[in-house]
Amino acid sequence: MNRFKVRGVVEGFYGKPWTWQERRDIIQFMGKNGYTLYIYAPKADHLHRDNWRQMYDHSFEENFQSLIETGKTVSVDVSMAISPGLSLVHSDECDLNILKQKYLKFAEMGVHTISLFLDDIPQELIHQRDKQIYQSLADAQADFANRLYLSLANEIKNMQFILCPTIYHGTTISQYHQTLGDKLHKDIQIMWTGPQVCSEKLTVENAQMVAKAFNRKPLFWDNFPVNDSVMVPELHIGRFSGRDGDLGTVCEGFIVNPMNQAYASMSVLKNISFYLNDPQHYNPDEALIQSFTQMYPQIASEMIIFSKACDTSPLNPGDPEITVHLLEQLEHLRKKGKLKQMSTLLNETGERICSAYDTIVEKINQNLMADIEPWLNEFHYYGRLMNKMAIALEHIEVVYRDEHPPVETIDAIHEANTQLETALKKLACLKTRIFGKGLRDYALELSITCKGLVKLVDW
Ligand code: LTM
Repeated sequence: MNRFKVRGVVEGFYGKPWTWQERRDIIQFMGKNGYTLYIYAPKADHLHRDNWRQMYDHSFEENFQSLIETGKTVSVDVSMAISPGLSLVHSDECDLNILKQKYLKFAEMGVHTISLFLDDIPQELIHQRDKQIYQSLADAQADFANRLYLSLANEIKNMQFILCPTIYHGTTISQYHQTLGDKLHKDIQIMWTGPQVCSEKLTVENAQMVAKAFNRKPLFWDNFPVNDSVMVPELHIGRFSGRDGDLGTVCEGFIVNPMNQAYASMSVLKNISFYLNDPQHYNPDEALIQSFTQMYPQIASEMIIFSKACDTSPLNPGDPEITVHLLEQLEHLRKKGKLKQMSTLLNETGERICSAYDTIVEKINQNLMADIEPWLNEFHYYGRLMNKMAIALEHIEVVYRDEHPPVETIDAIHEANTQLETALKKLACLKTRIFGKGLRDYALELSITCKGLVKLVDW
């Protein structure tokens, strides 16, 4: 089976953190789907990162305790991550002690997996004191992490210690990786996101390459379905693919970084759980269908069409398959001069999308709706856009057939184009991006054709 030993979720994204209720729901969901570890690490929590020296207050601790308790009921280990690298003085005992006390507070609550995150910080030493003592950033980080590890290990039973390094991805290894691998305590696990930050593929070769430098198997941090940074307009609920079937044998485990939208992330976590539980037999297309069928049996086929429109991601760069396929069919018909069939195809596809939209809106729960509404609206607009494109093509077809088309046809093309432009303007104002860009371009071309035809006969 080759199942992954550790199967986790890291709340490690930029942007709006999850609410406590969302976290509890996610942890419950994780437990039911075979996940074993949740790591708290939202970048926007100032006490996690910018202001890491400050202790959390009582209300935070109470809420965190509720995560631990939820985790216990479903066998999910809850880990606390702190990300001090923006201002940490590695050689300073005082900084070490502050961090130690901060972790110990969580250890008292029941945390025994400690995560030290050093990602997205300067790649060189910033403090004069550290520069005088250490040869490099890797030297400093290894020394600091080892001291922290050893002092916490005295106090926390069965402690696990996870480190996210500063250079956490790549296709080659550097001195940074070698030094960290050589000097870091052998029981500290090191995270790795693969060849890229958001890796299209995670391979055995890449894992083996870094394992050699790290002197240990990496713990994968997979940046999918996360949609922060330049990916904010995308909703990553599409296919999960490009992860080797044997990856489980060359890593310590696999941690997923989800989207800011907790409930929308669940179908993806379900999908990824099929991979984590049996990576060798994982099939991305079947898993997508299975995950929606199990999660939303009443609206599975509609959610699947919607997810296909949302299939652009670092794993599937470029336009989604649904767009590519539609454009190919349209091009094929256009070459044969079959404008009527083009119109029919667009109309039927638009109808299918609008009807899927209606069903989804009617049947999904409020939590999911709140997460996906902006993308769902765009989905609907696209359905309508396709209908407008169909109408335009219907009238264009008359002009192509008839050298002297009736004036009503020209008026109809003009009207169809006005409608098309309105639909395009609506799409241009959205903050979301689904269906890629091919369809929008196609509609824009069609609009220009309409205007050209009107001008040609209306002079
Ligand atoms: O990936 C890592 C280790 N760190 C950050 C994440 O916090 C962020 O969510 C992802 C995706 O943008 N990229 C990162 O570099």
